[in-house]
Amino acid sequence: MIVYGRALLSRISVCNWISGSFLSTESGRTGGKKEISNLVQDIVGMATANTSTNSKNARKKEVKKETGLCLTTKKGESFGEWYSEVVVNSELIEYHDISGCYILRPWTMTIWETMQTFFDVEIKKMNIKNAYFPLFVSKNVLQKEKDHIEGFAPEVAWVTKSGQNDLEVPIAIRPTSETVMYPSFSKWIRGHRDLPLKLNQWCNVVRWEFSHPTPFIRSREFLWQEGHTAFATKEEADKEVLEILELYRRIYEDYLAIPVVKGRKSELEKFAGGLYTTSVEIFIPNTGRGIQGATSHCLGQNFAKMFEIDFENEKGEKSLVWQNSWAYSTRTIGVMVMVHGDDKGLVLPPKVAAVQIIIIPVPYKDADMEAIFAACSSAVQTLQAAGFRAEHDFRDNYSPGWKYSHWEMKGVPLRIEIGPKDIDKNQVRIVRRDNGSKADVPTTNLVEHVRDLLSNIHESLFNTAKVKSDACKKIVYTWEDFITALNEKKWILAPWCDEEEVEKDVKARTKGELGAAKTLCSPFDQPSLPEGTLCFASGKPAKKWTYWGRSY
Ligand code: 87F
Repeated sequence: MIVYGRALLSRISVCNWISGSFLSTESGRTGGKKEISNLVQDIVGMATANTSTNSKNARKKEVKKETGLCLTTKKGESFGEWYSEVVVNSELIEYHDISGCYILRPWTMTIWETMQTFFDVEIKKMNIKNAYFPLFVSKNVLQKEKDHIEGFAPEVAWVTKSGQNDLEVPIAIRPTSETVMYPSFSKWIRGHRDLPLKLNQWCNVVRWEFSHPTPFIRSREFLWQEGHTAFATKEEADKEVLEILELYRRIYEDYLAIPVVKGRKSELEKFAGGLYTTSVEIFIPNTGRGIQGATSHCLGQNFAKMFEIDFENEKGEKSLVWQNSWAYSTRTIGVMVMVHGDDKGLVLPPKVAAVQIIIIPVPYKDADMEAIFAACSSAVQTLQAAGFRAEHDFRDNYSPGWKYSHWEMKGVPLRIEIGPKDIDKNQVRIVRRDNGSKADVPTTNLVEHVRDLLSNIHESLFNTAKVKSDACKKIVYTWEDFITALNEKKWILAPWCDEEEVEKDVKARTKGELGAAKTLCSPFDQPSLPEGTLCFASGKPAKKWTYWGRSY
């Protein structure tokens, strides 16, 4: 029988984190049980074995392979490696044998489905309907809108064979569905009564990226929703662009606890086929890069012209429709990992966590195990009945310490520990994932406590992220200050003349190993711009405040 005390357990947890190994030795994984003295010996033995290995990398590899528990890199030290480890060790993804493609495990899909449910309900309130269009695009149609496809052509993947035979005409795999959907729009829209036409589809798309693939952030296949709508007037289209952008803000802020900046993209950064692009932007302090969280475009009448999407208005005249398109993708999940994750792994905002509360029995010598298991089951039942996603971990082949690390790695917001003392005192111990704080809570108030804690965790995650991201914002007026701020990995708010040539020039002048600076967005929330304020880059009169920085 494994016998632990609470103090020892926390020590084991720490040791486990340092050596990353002892609890997942063969016996640990296969159900063999060890006395505590043996375990401590294992820790010491492992540490000795580790120090005797000269190569740091070899050690890292060994630890990673053996345990899958602790992280070998720290977020603040090697962000890229840290990220790659977290997404795998927390069981969000698994690697696939095709570069840039990842297996999305249930831990990911639950998060995705939660956001999907929210968004799907909201767009249905807006009378937007779901549809599904084919994965394949014919060559002719894909190339119909030249401006649209031009810059993207190298990323399009093609099917060229069936079995051993070459296809007569290669078929593209959708990188986005404008060209798949709009021929049907043209067919379905005849008169003003057919408008608005508002469709959404949940699907995968393929973009054969060549730059460094990163799970969720830059992958060759990803999941998204793409909305495509057509209206009789520009006013209706304009209104919808902002309504959808507000839903994207809510996904990030209310579900993922990530603060965003809403704004408009520059002419250079907008979707080339459209009229204007709005986005929600997030800043990743560790890398000093902005990331586009989701986009909502007004396409104007460009695609309508190309695909002949017109209608007869009330006066009997032919008119082109006004179109929008908008999307958010599984990138949201990567942003969440980057913003909230820490040196123990993932930190899940409670709203999207598949498991919000994990309940772990803590066996002691001579404890009444039946009573402990019963108390755990009862806590699960009470919490589930109150609408929480609670589970217990009764696996008998892992120690409590191992389970603590495991669920911390997976980012579960709250852990409840129940041992014999808790039974005696009719209480449970609750531990927060975000800040590690512990509290003993009477069983009678469990539901209220958990409710408060979860909402507090959300708020606290959001506020922490906001403080960090705000600390990276810098207002500059001159080129010199701009360069200083860029080197300090800031997102830079600067008065700008809004000229494309000037943005190109800034890009050229900041080109380097880390990538050039570009505009992220012009925030809707504009500080005042006194008459006579000059553009930081060109010295011409400034027209607006714009965020600049390096980006993903
Ligand atoms: C890659 C290959 C081919 C992005 C591409 O943002 C085409 C494209 O059109 C392409 N990568 N885009 C832009 C997508 C624009 C737009 N599509 C509908 C959205 C929202 C959803």
